[in-house]
Amino acid sequence: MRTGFLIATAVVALVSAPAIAEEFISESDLQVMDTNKDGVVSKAEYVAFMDMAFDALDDNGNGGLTAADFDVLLTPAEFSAMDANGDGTVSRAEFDLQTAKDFDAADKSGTGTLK
Ligand SMILES: [Ca+2]
Ligand SMILES: [Ca+2]
Ligand SMILES: [Ca+2]
Repeated sequence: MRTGFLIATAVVALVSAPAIAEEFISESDLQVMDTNKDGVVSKAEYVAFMDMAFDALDDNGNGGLTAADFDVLLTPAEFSAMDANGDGTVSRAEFDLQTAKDFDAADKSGTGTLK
């Protein structure tokens, strides 16, 4: 579980910096995300990885993340930005939406892959 949490921590660090440039994602992060080992991270691989992070963060398994679940990983402003409907919980749908936005923001070259 600890490994999962560390991965989640790294990934959520990316989430919290949506404008992060492609080159700022570390080589080791990309290797973990690149599950088919073709040297690039597709959107599907990225989303699958973030899904794992969601599960790792959702300690009580109720399918929602509260500010407490994110603990110190997100500032209140960042949490509010993810909680699109403002109910105090980030659902998987809200999380996935942010994930997709982050991927597009990181994919500066517009190739649909990160490497
Ligand atoms: Ca790949
Ligand atoms: Ca939860
Ligand atoms: Ca919500």
